[in-house]
Amino acid sequence: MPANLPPQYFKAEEEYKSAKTLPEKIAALEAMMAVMPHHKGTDKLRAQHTRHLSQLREQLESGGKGKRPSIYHIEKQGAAQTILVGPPNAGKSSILASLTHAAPHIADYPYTTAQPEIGMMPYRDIQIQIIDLPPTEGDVRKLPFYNLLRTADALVFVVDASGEPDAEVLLLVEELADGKVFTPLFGSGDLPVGGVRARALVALNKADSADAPAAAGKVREAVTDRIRVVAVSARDGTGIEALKDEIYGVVEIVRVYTKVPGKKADLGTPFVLARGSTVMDLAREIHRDFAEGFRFARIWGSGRFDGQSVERDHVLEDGDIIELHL
Ligand SMILES: Nc1nc2c(ncn2[C@@H]2O[C@H](COP(=O)(O)OP(=O)(O)O)[C@@H](O)[C@H]2O)c(=O)[nH]1
Ligand SMILES: [Mg+2]
Repeated sequence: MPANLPPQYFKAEEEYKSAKTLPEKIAALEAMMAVMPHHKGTDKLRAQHTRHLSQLREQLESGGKGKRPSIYHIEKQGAAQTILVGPPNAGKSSILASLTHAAPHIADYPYTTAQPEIGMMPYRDIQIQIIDLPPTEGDVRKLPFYNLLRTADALVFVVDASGEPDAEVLLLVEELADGKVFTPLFGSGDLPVGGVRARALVALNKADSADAPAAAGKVREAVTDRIRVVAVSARDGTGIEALKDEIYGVVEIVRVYTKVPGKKADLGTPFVLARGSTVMDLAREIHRDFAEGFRFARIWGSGRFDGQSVERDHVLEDGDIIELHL
């Protein structure tokens, strides 16, 4: 037992031992940690408690009966799911409102968004889901929060050009790495155990402010050429269309249309596939029978001549029209 633990610690520990429910246990453990002095002698105990606390919270989130599911369990909708991540007041809600038809809460004081706000961004003939998260501070940095970031198709870092956006971006990158979410700044080497890669983009907001041009230079320098940076103003609309293009680019999807032999192509709703998908992936997506009975496909687009026949491993490009022959 480390030295210098105050009496309040032991009192909270007693409460922990007699706690019957998860919330009681969590509260008591938090109280224990709150009164622990910070020094070398308590490092190990603190680490243990931190781990234990996150397990308890995980249990609580993941379905103790009758408990609310986490606000961070958000079902993917549309062609891709992207998350706005950034410090309070950077303009996430304003950007969400500019990109989608959502009407989030916007205010010039921090912490206005207590719940994730979700909108759908219409882009060409598809929709991309955009999520504005509550501020990433304190106890929201728990498992379901990171899980959402891990499974998203891309993260959009929203930072304020009139503040210190370069430092903010690097801080966010670090925070995410703590949750084992690695942005392209991490490089292409092996990931630590349990780590996932995340696609990312920087939206440098408040481009209407006087410091914006200088800020853009600093941010680009900070992220080298590994993350794309787009200057936007949710206030006057600058860069919003460019941001839509960048979001579409960063999620790495292709839209593919299908055609029945002898008929016109169905240019209504495209099939959406990951970039790099093949003709066979499309066939599988449509129906098992299409995959099993596949003989060849004809393609329109891809810089091929119209109607050229291609094999199953032909890689699809955005806008291709495919006629499957079984
Ligand atoms: N000058 C300027 N102010 C903005 C811009 N976008 C948002 N704001 C303001 O910044 C404040 C915070 O915006 P909000 O969208 O609530 O930020 P959030 O906390 O990141 O969701 C509000 O007062 C907005 O009006 C912008 O592009 N330019
Ligand atoms: Mg907000």
